[in-house]
Amino acid sequence: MEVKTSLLDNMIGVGDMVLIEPLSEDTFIENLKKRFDHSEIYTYIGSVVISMNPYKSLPIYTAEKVEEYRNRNFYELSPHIYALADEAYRSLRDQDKDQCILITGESGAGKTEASKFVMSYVAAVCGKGQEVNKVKEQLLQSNPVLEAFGNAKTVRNDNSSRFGKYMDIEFDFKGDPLGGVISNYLLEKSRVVKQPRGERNFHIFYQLLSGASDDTLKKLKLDRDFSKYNYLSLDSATVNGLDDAASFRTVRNAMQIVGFMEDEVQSILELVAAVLKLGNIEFKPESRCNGFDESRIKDKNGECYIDCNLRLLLFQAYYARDALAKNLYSRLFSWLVTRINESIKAQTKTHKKVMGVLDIYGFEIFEDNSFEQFIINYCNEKLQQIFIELTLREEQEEYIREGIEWTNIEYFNNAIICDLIENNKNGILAMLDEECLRPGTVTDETFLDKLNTVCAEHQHFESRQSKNSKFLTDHSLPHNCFRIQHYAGKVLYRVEGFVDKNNDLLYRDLSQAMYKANHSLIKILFPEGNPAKVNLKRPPTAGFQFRASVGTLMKNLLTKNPNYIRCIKPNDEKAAHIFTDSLVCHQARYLGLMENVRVRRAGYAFRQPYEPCLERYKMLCKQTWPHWKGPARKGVEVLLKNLQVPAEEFAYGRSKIFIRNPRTLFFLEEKRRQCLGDLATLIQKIYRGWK
Ligand code: AD9
Ligand code: MG
Repeated sequence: MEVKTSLLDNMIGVGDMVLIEPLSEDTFIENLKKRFDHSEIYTYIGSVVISMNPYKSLPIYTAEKVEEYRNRNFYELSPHIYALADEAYRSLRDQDKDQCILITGESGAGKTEASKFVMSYVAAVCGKGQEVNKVKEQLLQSNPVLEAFGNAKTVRNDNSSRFGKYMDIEFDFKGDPLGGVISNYLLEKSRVVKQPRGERNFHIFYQLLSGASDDTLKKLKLDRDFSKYNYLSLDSATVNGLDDAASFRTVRNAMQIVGFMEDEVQSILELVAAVLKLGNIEFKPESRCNGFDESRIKDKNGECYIDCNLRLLLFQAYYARDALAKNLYSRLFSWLVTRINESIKAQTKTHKKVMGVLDIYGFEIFEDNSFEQFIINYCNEKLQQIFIELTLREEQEEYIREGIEWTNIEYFNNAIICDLIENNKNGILAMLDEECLRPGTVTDETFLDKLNTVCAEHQHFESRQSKNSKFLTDHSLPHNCFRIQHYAGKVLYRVEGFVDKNNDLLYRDLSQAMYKANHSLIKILFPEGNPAKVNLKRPPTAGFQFRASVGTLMKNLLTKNPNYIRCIKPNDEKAAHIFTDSLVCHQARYLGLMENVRVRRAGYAFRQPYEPCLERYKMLCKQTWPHWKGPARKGVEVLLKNLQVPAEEFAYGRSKIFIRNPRTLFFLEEKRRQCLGDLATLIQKIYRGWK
């Protein structure tokens, strides 16, 4: 049997983990390493793509590569993210199946880069023409804008996404792009006022100060010197390999392409400047004759006056200042997304085919984990659940549905962790909400007490049923912390700030002052400040909103055909050529990759309904060509027998043929290609004969 060898080349490791012999965790990691050492960063598990971050630029994203992968069968060439993108795009275009590309992995593993490669591949292969090109360009250029405002240097990643992003790209019936819709998930806004050691504020602040012209900075009354601003951390203000000034030009250009008007850009930059200046406001205490203390803004050179009636103690004044800065910035960010959506939305109401690309912040375990990490990790937990549900369970269920024998494979189901966090009654988020809404004195400590009591009870109850409780109470924990056993590891959360961040309240006076501002964009961002529309209802908490939007996202993803990219970080040094076995092994474990391979191997790597299978390969057998009169299943049987494919290589399901090994598929594809080649030669001969 002639076999296409690109997936089986032993020098550079095996391209599909399904083909490893013998399969063990060691051989799995060894294979990844061998491939990584040869700059082969992509490896398949069936249709899942594992992507190792090379931390160096590789010549594998060229226009030639795009052409190479275009319209080719998934298993035909060496593993590549383009093969996945191509498969998803063709399935969307030709079979009218909405797709989603789910990119997961921890912080710095390469998710955002992967999402951009997928988008640029799809842009390169879909449609042509002036209008279509404009749509593509706008979709692609939304990236630099959102990254400038939503990404920052963290200790894990110099360009870490601090928001979650899901983008639906919409196509017409021909597969030409029509537009897109972006959804954003909870920006980590605490970063605006304070950054952990070794990290920076959002890129845009540094880009503006480094890249704007002297004239622009003068108009904005800004100083180029980072050290003038309290909100900018200084210990890592410049990042190796990041050129803030050049990035600023890229962002300005991208804004223009996306369709921002000059005066809008000006307003946006004014807001960025306003946030920086807010951070420099200082207060001094002042005693009042009625015996109360209050705070006054310290004299400054520039005029600074806020028209509001707040009477605050010193610490409250600083708190209010920071809350305002965080709100201004995060509302600006959401407004940017809305504004981009206005520009890129499809101009037609006809039926659209959709490809969703999900690039969300990766799982994070820091030394100090707060509300933000809790939310980020919850989201990753949900994505893992979807992966488990769709890939592993679906796989098993399909076998059962199709009446094919299946040996059960145990896998870890993280539903119990999701439940611990999101259960409506006694989940952690529900308890946090309950605490935030409770009258009386509410603090982070009262929340933690509640958590410990309820979860400990729950755990007690659980332990009678299963030994799997994921809320870990143990007396060695610091007094202000709780610990969760996530699918990706144990994480210790410090409760300080949980109540406040979940409440996410802004003094009403400040909203009203913002609404009164003589600045149209600021006014738009604080609609609740309109005194005519005073709404006494409490806005939903941050946790509640996040849980709801994650719920909607999951429902949406479940309606689409999923394609998975599992990103792995090779080392903690952000360095090329270093492969830390233990780190990779840890990620492979929690991503459930071994289980994924086992499921694939226990079963069949490829399956297809009888009709399209017969249609595709019927030319390979005289009895089925050109027409097969009987049932399709019988036709496929005749075909495979005729081609002498060994019987253990396939199984007949109720509606589908299951093929055990990708090699058999290559064989069929190769035969088909030869046959088409012969046919083409024959047609040419006939044609020449006519001439
Ligand atoms: V986070 O959860 O947003 O903190 P990501 O998104 O998983 O994280 P990102 O895509 O930003 O990670 O990748 C981190 C860095 O790795 C990039 O800035 C690149 O410098 C590097 N990288 C990632 N993938 C590739 C690649 N395919 N080729 C070259 C890469 N460099
Ligand atoms: Mg990212």
